[in-house]
Amino acid sequence: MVVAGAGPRPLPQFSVSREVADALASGVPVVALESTIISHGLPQPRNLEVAIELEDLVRRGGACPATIAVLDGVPHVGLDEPGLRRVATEPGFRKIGLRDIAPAIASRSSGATTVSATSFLAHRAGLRLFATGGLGGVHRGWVSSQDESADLEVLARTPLTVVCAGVKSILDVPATLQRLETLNVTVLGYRTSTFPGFYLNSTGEPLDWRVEDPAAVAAVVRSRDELGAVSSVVVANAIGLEDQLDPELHDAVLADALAGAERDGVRGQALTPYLLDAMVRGTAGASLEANLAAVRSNVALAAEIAGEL
Ligand code: PSU
Ligand code: MN
Repeated sequence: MVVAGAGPRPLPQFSVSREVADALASGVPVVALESTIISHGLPQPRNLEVAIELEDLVRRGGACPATIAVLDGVPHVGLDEPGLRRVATEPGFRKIGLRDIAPAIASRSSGATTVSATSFLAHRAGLRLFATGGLGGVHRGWVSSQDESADLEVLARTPLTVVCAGVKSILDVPATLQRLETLNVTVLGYRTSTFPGFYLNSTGEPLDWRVEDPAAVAAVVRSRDELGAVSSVVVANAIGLEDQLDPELHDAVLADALAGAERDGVRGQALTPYLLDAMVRGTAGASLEANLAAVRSNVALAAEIAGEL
């Protein structure tokens, strides 16, 4: 179904799935899910299973899932099974950040949306919640590459609630936390006083704010909205200690992955997928299981928060 966007101004050729449109009309909370993790962050064929599983997790939590992607030049908010299958399996599927949405529409291209593009489209469609694995951020070696994910700047001006397991540990985590502060993005530790480490339970970096339950998150979000502040509230939900990657293995494999990226001259959009893939191979799949455990937990928590909003 192709309908006008429900956001502040109608988007041309903006498709909201029947399930999402019905949920919005009847007041059922909707949780946005990104598609880059499916197309560029997880290996086939597991990625399609995960895409379907994450949507079901949202439904079981009493909310409606909206996986977001651009198909043949049309931004989709909510995908049906054939759409999810395209994201998971279509060769040459692009990685689309916010700046790529317009050229993708104009050239009728297809691609998966990152946190930046997903946040933008979710907000335009009137959604308020978004769950993902780990946010993008400041890459190590920023001094020479200036590589900071566009995710951060979009979070700074998009009033969503974003549930994640921190930022990907392949990044410079302290620098990313500093940038989140500079950009006025609220970060809440969910039952933790330290910033989670994506594959790891904790980075050891202290957080200023801690909340204990979904109602406390919702209270912060309401205050943000009443204030008229426009930045996202990031809910940092740590992977359980029982599910985390072995920290020593993590550090050793990450050092190899970073050295490999340097040696192979990997830069720009390709860097994050390269590093995540090197982690999966270097840990014989253990990082994949940790990544999935983190995403599942974030999606389930987002559905709980949805019920409180
Ligand atoms: N979280 C995951 N796996 C991923 C990503 C996040 O568990 O693959 C993706 C997100 O889409 C995020 C992107 O926006 O990686 C960041 O890429 P970059 O560093 O190029 O901005
Ligand atoms: Mn980048």
